[in-house]
Amino acid sequence: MAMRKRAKAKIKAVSKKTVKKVVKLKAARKPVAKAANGNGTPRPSSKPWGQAGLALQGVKILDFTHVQSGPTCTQLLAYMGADVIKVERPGVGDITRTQLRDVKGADSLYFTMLNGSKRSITIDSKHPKGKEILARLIKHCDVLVENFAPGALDRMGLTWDYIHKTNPRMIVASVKGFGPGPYEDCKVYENIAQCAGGSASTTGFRDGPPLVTGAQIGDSGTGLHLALGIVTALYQRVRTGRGQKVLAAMQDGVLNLARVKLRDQQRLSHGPLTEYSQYGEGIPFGKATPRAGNDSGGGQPGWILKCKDWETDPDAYIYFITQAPVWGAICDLIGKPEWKTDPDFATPPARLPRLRMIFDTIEEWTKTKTKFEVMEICNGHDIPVGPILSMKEIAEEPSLRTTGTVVEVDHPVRGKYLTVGNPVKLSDSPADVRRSPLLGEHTEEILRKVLGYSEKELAEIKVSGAITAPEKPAKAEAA
Ligand code: CAO
Repeated sequence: MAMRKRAKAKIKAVSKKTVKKVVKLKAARKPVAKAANGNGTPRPSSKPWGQAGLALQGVKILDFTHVQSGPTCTQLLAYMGADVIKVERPGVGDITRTQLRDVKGADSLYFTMLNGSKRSITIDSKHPKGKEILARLIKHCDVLVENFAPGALDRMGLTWDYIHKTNPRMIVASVKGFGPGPYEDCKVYENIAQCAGGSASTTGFRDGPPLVTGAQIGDSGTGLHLALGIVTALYQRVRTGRGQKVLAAMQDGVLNLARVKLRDQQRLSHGPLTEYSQYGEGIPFGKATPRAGNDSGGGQPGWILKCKDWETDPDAYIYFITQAPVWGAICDLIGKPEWKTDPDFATPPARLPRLRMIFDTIEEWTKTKTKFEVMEICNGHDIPVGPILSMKEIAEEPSLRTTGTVVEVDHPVRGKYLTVGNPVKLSDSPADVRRSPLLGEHTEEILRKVLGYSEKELAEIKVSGAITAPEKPAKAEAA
């Protein structure tokens, strides 16, 4: 009986080998079919759009991020289909879970809106057993993403040398406040980056202090930059077979977004910035790019104008651009047809010294209409305008729900909440927007199914203290 079984197994093994050989031979005979485009890429899929798997399917991310900059990056990668495993400190987790809490006992919106579509595992990265689990995760994953304070990852023992030796294919992606230089060891938050990246000095009104913007260009902006670096490194790895370090410094990210102001800095040495209202008002320029209020940053002058009900509604405003090609239409609309031929108004250079007066005149017209009426009328004439939308209006805007830019998800503790879906739309990879995980929700699942720990090993890990909260966790809520 046993002999027959062994013989059967042998036959099976031999026939398996033969099949493999045949497959190999067939493949060798048909190289063109495999690389139809001549560059090694597969033939175009015949599956319906959106059903050929998500763009980053199969990419495994070891997510060591916290607060905002790093989590925005990994959330985007998760929306695009990557398996994002977020490592959090047992019992504590990402500090934002408890920051700015609106519902007692529930993860804050700060956390839930930045950590959707991820899995959460709790590991004490300084515990010997925790280190062992991390080593397995490093071997398993493609990318490690982190935004700790400078040096923190090394202090955990996760140096580049160690990671690269453990998994030469791993990409190690970091957000830091500053790149190499005098400030590289500094901790940085959003507004510090906005200030150091040249945004604050160029935002606000000339006669007021520097201003930070509501858009989180330091955090979420840098997260976006890092995501681009990661997918690019993944693409390069296809050729080189090895990982690399990817660094997105927040100062650099903000400067990249504020580059038009560095453009203006250089233009200053060749004369005044004629599109700034300051020029028309006869106020001399200093040595650095000034704050330009609501002036347009491009070559077509614009300003924010009051609309109907501005006295009671703080958002009853519209951004109005006096784009040159539609100047005639603007003149007709606001009841100034004579400006079309008047040499003081007919050409863009003639208008530059009079922008203040021109916008005041247009405002007399916009004040008689709601911002949506102005939008509708102007769009009918191809005049570029944009209503100042409140967050309430954005939250309730049906078209943003339809496109998946604003998504409602359900959370087991807090219930339904709104989050921002993927702002980048891929026609063959619909965004995968799911709720954020509870702290450690997937710890056992990942240990068992991803890392292959046996039940016995799991039991040992559980009592080791590597994945569980310390006996008496601190009760104080973060500010
Ligand atoms: N297990 C054990 N320890 C852990 C852990 C885990 N799973 N996860 C984190 N820690 C530890 C770190 O090892 C570090 O310990 P040491 O300093 O003793 O080595 C500690 O937690 C805190 O890390 P941190 O210094 O990064 O956190 P912080 O709150 O003091 O600083 C921040 C926060 C954002 C200022 C800092 O991380 C930073 O500058 N990051 C880079 C720039 C950045 O991303 N800023 C954007 C923040 S959003 O506005």
